Amino acid sequence: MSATDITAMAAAPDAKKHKMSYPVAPESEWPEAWLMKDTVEDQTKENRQEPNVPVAIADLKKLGIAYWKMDAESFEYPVKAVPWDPKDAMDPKLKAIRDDRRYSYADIITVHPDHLPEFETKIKAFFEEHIHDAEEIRYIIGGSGYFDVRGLDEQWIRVHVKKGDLMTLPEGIYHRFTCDEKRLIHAMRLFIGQPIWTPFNRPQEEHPSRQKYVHEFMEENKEE
Ligand code: KMT
Ligand code: NI
Repeated sequence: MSATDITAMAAAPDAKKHKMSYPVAPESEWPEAWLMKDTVEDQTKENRQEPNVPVAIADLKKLGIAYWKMDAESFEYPVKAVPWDPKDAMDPKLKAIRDDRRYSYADIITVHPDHLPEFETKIKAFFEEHIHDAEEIRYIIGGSGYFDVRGLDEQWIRVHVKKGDLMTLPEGIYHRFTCDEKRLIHAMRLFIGQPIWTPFNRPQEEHPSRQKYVHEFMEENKEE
């Protein structure tokens, strides 16, 4: 063990006391994001503008999105566990992030035509633009999919998440989800306290979570 490791370990209890958050991934590790074209015929396709308009990671951060790159290869997760009880096969980085951010609840689901009853209906529902009154936290442990979020100018930004991606969307952000063309995503859903997944479909301008989001992330950014 190097001297640096020992110093880092010694510093850890102090870091905890000061509620230092686990650092998000460097921008080079974040998922790809792009602006969507105006008309979506098939939600599972990339739906890029032509030519492609990439969205900078800095812009995702401005919307309140956070991201951690995880090692999903070295740990095994069940196809479905509601809730999921982490026994001894436990990813220490996942544990650290959960402790740090108080993600006390976790479950594991698989969205695929063979695993989710009424798959087509469900993915259409996920794709309705909505907010939640809490952070949306998803750790992708297999497969892939798209989270679409509204940018500051109302444009749809498509984020392609895949195995190993842990992404959080802030409370009150307008968003939607869809499987991609592979129609398979294996995900851990995390939550602070007792989970409430209720989507509040747009418009929700009077909803306290929306107002909080607008105040925290939109008013300031617009002033720049
Ligand atoms: C969501 O938020 O739409 C879902 O939970 C869908 C499956 S998890 C990627
Ligand atoms: Ni949602």
